[in-house]
Amino acid sequence: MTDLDRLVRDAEDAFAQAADAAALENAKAKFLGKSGALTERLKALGAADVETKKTLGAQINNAKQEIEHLLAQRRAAIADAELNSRLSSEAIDVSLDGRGRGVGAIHPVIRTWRRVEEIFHSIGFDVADGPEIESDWMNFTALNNPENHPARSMQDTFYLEKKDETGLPLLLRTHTSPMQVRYAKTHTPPIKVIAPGRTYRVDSDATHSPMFHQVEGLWIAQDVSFADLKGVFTNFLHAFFETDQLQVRFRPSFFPFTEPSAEIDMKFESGPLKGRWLEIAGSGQVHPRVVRNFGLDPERYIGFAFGTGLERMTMLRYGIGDLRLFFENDLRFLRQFA
Ligand code: 2U9
Repeated sequence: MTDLDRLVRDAEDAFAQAADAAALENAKAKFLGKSGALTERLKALGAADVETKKTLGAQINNAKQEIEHLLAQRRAAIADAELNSRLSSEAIDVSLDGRGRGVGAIHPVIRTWRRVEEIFHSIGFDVADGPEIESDWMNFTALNNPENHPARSMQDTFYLEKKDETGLPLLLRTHTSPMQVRYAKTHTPPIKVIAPGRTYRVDSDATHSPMFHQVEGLWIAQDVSFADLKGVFTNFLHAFFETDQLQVRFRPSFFPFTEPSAEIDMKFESGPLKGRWLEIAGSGQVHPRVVRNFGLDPERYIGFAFGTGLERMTMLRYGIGDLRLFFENDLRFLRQFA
């Protein structure tokens, strides 16, 4: 075997050992590159005599062509192998089941919202919806909040730059009560309505969010009493928590818009929250001044109202410990309600 034949075999071996296109280009450089074995031989030819140049030059060129041919073959083989492996790894198995589409789910607080609407609707309550930007009169004055009440301060409420026709700035409602006022002013008794919705306060920690959800109820007629309030709210709690195994108590309290007023507490008699009194809502007989602000005669009409937080109801129903989970949009939390 001549030296050149050996070189061709060496090239063939080196190309065969190159596993991919990059390794093959490295191997090529050893033989055909600027300082590769063949190039070196061609360079050395410069010093040879004419005859040697002719014969050896032709042999070197033959070897070069052979090596180039082997290189082209190996390139094609590697490209083929790479294509085949891509085709098999990207193969689509048309017999596989579909993956289905990502389906959204109802947020737990909105679930509670709907649930509360259903329950009250089933006992004859209408559902009212209204603006989240309110006037000072609707949010405070109509509800018997005194002029200097701290709830009106900049710290407690989000104010807009825009003012209403009385020159007072508009604000984000701090409760859904203004909606009840709007409803009562445009309907004639008996009035039975709930107003669920978003409300706003300047408050943010583990138990307060600047935006939260409330539901309030209002029943105005000529003959409703505190006993009706107790009955309606107790039945609501039984329906909402799907159990009669809970006690309800009314504790005297104060709200500007109700007189007398009561805090509503409940206590589960079974389950994980068993045995602890939990504050669940506020309530009371609608203040005569508020009834007058509806455009009704408080000597003739009487009624009660209650209000509760939808986040709180949701936390108690599902055993959720931190209010912030509702607003972080962590899918690991939200998926549990899908
Ligand atoms: C009108 C008249 C009276 C609704 C009421 C409460 C007591 C109350 C809080 C519970 C938790 C708000 O979400 S919360 O912070 N609500 O304590 N709400 S009586 O009384 C009304 C409503 C509308 C026209």
